[in-house]
Amino acid sequence: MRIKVINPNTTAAMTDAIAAAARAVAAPATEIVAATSASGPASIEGHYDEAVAVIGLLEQVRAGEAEGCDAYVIACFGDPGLLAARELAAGPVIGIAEAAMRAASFVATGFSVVTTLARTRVIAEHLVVAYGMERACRRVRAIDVAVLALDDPSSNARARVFEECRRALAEDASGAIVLGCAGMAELAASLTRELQVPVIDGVAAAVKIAEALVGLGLKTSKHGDLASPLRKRYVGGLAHLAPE
Ligand code: 5HY
Repeated sequence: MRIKVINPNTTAAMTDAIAAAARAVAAPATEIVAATSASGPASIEGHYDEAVAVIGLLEQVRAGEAEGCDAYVIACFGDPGLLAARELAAGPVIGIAEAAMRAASFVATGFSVVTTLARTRVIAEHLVVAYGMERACRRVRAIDVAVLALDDPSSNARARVFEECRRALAEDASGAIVLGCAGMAELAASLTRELQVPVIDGVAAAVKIAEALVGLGLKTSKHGDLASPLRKRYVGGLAHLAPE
C-alpha cells in the first residue's frame, strides 16, 4: 500500500523528520510518500496559518489521487483541512492529532497534550471537543517554543517538553502524553523510556491506523457529507482546484 504523508507547512527539513518517523513504523509492504506543501506558511502556529495551509494540503491530496495513493496522513497537529481532504480522497485520511488522541485513549483513561506555543493550545482544545475526547483529555499544555525552534539546540526544547510531561503526569492525573506537534515525533521513544508512560507521536500512530484501515479494505464513505465535492466553476488563482 502507498500512504502519502503530507506536511502542510512549507519547511522541507520538517518533512524529512516526519518521513523518518513514518518510515520507522511502516510495515515492510507499505510505501511512504512524503510531501511538503508547495505554497503557504513555513510553520503553522495559529488559525490564519492553518486556513492558508489548507490549500497547499488539498493540492497534495489531489495529486495523491492521481498517484494512486491508498491513504493519507495530515502531519500537522491541528489536523488542518481534514474533512475537506476526506471529501477529495477515496482512501482514508488520518490527522495526527486525532490518531494520537485515539491511540492514547486505548492505553490510558486520561492523557495530556504537550504542544508548542500557548496560542495554539485552543486549536488542540477545539479538536478535543470535535473528536469527543473531553473526558479522556485532561489538559492541553504548551512549552512556548516556536515550531521551527524545536530542533534549535538553543531553544532547549527537549528539556522543556520533558519538564512539561513530568508536570502533566504529576498534576493532571494523566496516564499518557500526546505530543502536540509533528516536529516532536523523534522525541516519543526516548521520553517513553525516561517517563515510563506511553508518550505518543501522532505521525507514527496515524501511519499504523491508516495501514489498519486499508488492511480492512475500508475507504472514506462517499455517502453524505464526505462525498466528492460538487462540480462547479472556480475562478481566479484557485481555479485549478475546481472539482473534476
Ligand atoms: C505542527 N504546526 O504539527 C503544528 C504544531 C503546532 O507547523 N506543524 C506545524 O504547534 O500547532
